[in-house]
Amino acid sequence: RYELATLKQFQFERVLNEDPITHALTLLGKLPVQGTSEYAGAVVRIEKTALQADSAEHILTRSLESSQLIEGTDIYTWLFGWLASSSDSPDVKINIVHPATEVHIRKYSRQEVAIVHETPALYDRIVRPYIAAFPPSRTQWVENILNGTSEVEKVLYRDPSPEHGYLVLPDMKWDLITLSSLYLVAIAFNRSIRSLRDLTKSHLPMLKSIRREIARVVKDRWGLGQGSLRMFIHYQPSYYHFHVHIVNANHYGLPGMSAGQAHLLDDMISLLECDPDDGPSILQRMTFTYALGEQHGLYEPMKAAQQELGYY
Ligand code: M7G
Repeated sequence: RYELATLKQFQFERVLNEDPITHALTLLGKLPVQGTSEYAGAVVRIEKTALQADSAEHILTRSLESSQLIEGTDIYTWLFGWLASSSDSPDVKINIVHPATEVHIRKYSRQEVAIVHETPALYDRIVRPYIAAFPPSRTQWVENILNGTSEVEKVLYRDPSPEHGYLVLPDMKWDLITLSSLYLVAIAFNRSIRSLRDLTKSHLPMLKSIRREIARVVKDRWGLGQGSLRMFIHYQPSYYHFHVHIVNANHYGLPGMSAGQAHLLDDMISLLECDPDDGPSILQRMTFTYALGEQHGLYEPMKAAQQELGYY
């Protein structure tokens, strides 16, 4: 899949986004469709990889091939450097979505955001139908993971119960190497939980199991102790199939961790525990406030609704 020869055939169209903080560039273009003579739209995100601490000792003495002074004053000096190409440390990580849908192109495009308030009534009128309108192909990748046709060897934990079960595996955002940016995802088998809004007290055993088992897995595998993880749930997520983000607590400042979008798993458990035993859950009764990008499918209807409600 996507060998060098295929990548070399990339037909560049435009830059969708550039991010000097994460050293990433997101491109839109076309790539050949395997087994045909056709090309299809591709979103390609290219990100400079993190420098590895275990090679720190040799970085100046061995890896540095050349350098050029930028400027210097007193005891301060800054330079450009070129590292020797080496097979064990890749220079970039490339994420490809191909064929990319319009929703992908919009999601990866640079955009302004606006804060909106989603009351339960707006959820019913605007968000619920929006979620229901996504074709199942949108979460085909989730189905492939759940039924064991992709990423099988990467699964770290599996509880196969259809009701309360889930599996845990590395998120595609992670490079699988850099522990300080560890990023895993837990995906539920229960397909009826489309988002945070669908969680009720009945899901507490699953949520607590995720919290417990992940702590055990990262301890056994990587020696990470208590308090080393930030576990959160996105609202709005990009994919309406319930999943939990698990990130090294010291890897902060990611865009997907903004207030309003990332809801701590612990907080959600606590909220549900405070709920009475019957009736709609607190997550169905509360108003959520979050930022929506102007390219998001909910942006226009939600903004219009804010005016109606007197929020704007
Ligand atoms: P989200 O909150 O729905 O959307 O999270 P976001 O992408 O806006 O954060 C979905 C999570 O699943 C993200 O952290 C993605 O990086 C991750 N993810 C998405 N896909 C398509 C895959 C995949 O195919 N494999 C794996 N391992 N992770 C994925």
